Amino acid sequence: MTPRNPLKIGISCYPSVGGSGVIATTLGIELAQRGHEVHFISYERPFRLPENAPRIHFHQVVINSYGLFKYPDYTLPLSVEMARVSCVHDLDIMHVHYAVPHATAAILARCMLPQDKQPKVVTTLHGTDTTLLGADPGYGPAIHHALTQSDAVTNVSSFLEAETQRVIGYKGAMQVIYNFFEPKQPLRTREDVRRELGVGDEVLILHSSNLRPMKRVDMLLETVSRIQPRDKVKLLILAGADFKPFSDDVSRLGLADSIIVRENVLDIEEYLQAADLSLYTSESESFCLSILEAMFFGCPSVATNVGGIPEVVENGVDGLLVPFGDVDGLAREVQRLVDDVDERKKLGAAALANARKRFSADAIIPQYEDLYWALLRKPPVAAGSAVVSCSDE
Ligand code: GMT
Repeated sequence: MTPRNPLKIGISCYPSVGGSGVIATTLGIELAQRGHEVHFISYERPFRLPENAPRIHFHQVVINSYGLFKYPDYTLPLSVEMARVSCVHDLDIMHVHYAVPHATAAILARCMLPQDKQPKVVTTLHGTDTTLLGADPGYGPAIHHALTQSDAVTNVSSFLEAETQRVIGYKGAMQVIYNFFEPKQPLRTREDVRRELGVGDEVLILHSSNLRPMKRVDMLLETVSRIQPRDKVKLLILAGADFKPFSDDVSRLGLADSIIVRENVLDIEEYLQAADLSLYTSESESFCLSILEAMFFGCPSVATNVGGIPEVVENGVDGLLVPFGDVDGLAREVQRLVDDVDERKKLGAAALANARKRFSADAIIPQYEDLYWALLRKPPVAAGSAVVSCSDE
């Protein structure tokens, strides 16, 4: 393989709404645009993956149901499909996003292939695969094994890299490659979208997440409920999950008229452009892709100073960070940005500039390409077998 040739790359990820799947999908799209051939392997088509894009292929993992199994198994059929796709399409790289179960499946897939057909395995850790599952005795050793066997391991922040060493006890070489975003051009104007949302002169605060417990939606609502006067703001929640469980909190805090919820939005750019600032109250976050997405639309964030967030937001320069749990502090900083338009605009301009400079596709994709090309110069590591059929689809 001559270095810097176009590559054949397999990508496996969770296909549903969620940062790791979004990054994996966007990475594949960007790699294909740069001339590489990309094969996605998952149980469903990733939701942001375009149909009929050049050099992008999707291979669905078929999971049969067997009465004997109380719990259906995904890891084994995934590994067989990874091996089959690798063999048929001669993959150079198998890049898996979120260790469980993708990294283990990739290692197993590699063992099913003869040495000259084995792709290099790259595992990207995204967050709870380290911080939550890595600490679970039922998963930790399997994750440790998969990392040890991977040809390269990357983390989406320095915080996560340190956590991978601490929580999983993995001491091998790793690399930090930050997340990135490449916004699409919105189809509607900011004014049109605000009209759709029923927002006039109010300051529009954006929160976009899967609403999992660690996002601390309770604190998000509590923070917004303290803004004075209340009718000066609206909170737009782009929810990757059902928002109904929070209805009681909304009523208790008297927020019914202040909240707009949109569930499972695909065209997020339409809404990002409509926002004035974003608000994140998470107790843990390896990166917080949603903050970055808002930064690309000149939106400063008020966020908790946890995990990898301070690697994305420069406190006082392109956003404001507050210790986790300090709802008074969060409300104070949001109030400041609501009242002080100039400050909000200044932070927003810096957010846009820093996002473009540090976290654009052009800044990040070459780091993955360099990693892939470097790996291909190394000899195969695993003894292999030839148990998978290389016949076509
Ligand atoms: O780890 C998770 O909770 C899920 C994961 C996801 O798929 O959304 O989120 C993680 O990966 C994102 C993309 O790299 C990061 O932006 C999130 O901060 C991270 N979540 C956590 O660390 C809790």
